[in-house]
Amino acid sequence: MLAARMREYHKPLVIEDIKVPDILPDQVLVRVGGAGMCRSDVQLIDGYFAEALKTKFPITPGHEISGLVSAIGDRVPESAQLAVGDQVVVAAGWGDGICRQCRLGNEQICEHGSWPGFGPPGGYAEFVPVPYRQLIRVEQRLKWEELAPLTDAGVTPYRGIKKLRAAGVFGPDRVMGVFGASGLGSYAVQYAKLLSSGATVVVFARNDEKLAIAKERGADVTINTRGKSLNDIQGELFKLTGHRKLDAAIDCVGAEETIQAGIGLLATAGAFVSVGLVGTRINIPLFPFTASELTYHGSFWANYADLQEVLALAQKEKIQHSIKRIKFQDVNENLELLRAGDIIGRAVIVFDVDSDSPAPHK
Ligand code: FEH
Ligand code: ZN
Repeated sequence: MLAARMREYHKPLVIEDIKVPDILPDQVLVRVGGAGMCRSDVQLIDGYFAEALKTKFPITPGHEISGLVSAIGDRVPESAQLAVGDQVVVAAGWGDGICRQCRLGNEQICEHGSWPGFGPPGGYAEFVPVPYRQLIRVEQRLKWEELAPLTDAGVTPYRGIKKLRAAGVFGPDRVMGVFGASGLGSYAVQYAKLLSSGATVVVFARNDEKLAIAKERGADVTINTRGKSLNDIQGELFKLTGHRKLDAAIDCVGAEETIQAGIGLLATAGAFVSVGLVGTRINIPLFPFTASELTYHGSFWANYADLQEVLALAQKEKIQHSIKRIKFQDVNENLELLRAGDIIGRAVIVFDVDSDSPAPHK
């Protein structure tokens, strides 16, 4: 099979013809239909996770995976209800199953866990072995390129916005900010509209084309922040909404400047959630943060149940997708575009797999 693999840091992926992986008794072999390309893949190549992951080369990246069940291990129970030819997605947090967070269902934050594409082989390949417990069957089949991103870009902001909802900062007289309008942001704006109980949703980004898509996805107001000071942005917010502050905000970028702006715009007792990870540290002034009783949430990826909810929304056609389809051979040039921030929406490698045919592996 073909796989695009990392052999060293800071180098393009190498497209190789390798053996289709064997599966363990509790695994399923998934024939990859779609593999979403995430900014974290670029960070992986750039060594951002080198210290934390201590992964050995070669690494096959790709943690947003949709595909077909191609072979099933001997110990996969019938109760898993998986059959060759089923359309599936891969839930990405693979925990040890026994720690407190795993027992709570939050396998993506298991201290002993792993993520496909960051150690275990990921979806930048024609086949990938997956523990059966991490698969979710898709009843109403969707396009590969719409399905794969739901496992990260489409679900990560969903979990983050649920945290804001639980913080009690939503309502029709409230203002909700979304920072970033790319991969995660183009989904975040939709969840902001769905979950914020009528709050005014404002999207902040630096690219007019991305902001125009955010508007189509339901943003009430968009603000281009390029080259503007916090004061300028606040003035524009006031002009467009009649409010100077945000009650809630989600940062889908993770850059110092979006976090500073988001926290700087928060109203007293406002809540902020970080899901983006472009930068390396958070630097926020302490006194206004404490004295205004602001709340900061970290929110990492999503758990199995979050993904089930997002899949239910997608199958009810309640999610709009902004996708760039990529050919497998073009993976490296699109990683470069991703690095430069030049991808509109989510880039997804689409393999030549008919989503309606069983296509078992022989
Ligand atoms: C995955 C692994 C490590 C860091 C960040 C990620 C994200 O893409 C998940 O949202
Ligand atoms: Zn990701």
